[in-house]
Amino acid sequence: MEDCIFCKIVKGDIPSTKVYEDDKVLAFKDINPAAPVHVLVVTKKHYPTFMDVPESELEIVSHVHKVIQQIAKDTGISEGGFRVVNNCGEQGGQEVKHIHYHVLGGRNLTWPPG
Ligand code: DGP
Repeated sequence: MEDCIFCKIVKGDIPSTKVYEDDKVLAFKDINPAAPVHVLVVTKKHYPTFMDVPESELEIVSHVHKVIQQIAKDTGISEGGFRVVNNCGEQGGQEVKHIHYHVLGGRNLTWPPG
């Protein structure tokens, strides 16, 4: 997607602080962190939202799960606990229309979200 900010980050056209990368997924630090650890995990393939991953491609979601387990260990938040968030669509508060999972940790997180 030409004008997608996360596609540009995946391509390297916009710099990011990478935390993890493989052939399917890129993880990088959020530009506006909401917690001491705030990593965004994006699929390299452009899916606009959570709802746009077809059933035939859902294996990417289990891959993302595995990657998040690794990121939690590598960033030191696996023991204390952390949160994984996907904002989907307008009422879900999604600003960037490229599927991404927020990984937040390093402090006590409150619930419910706003
Ligand atoms: P969401 O509301 O779920 O769509 O969150 C989008 C997140 O993306 C938000 O926390 C800020 C982050 N973000 C937006 N633009 C950039 C960028 O250019 N670089 C990085 N590292 N993060 C970005």
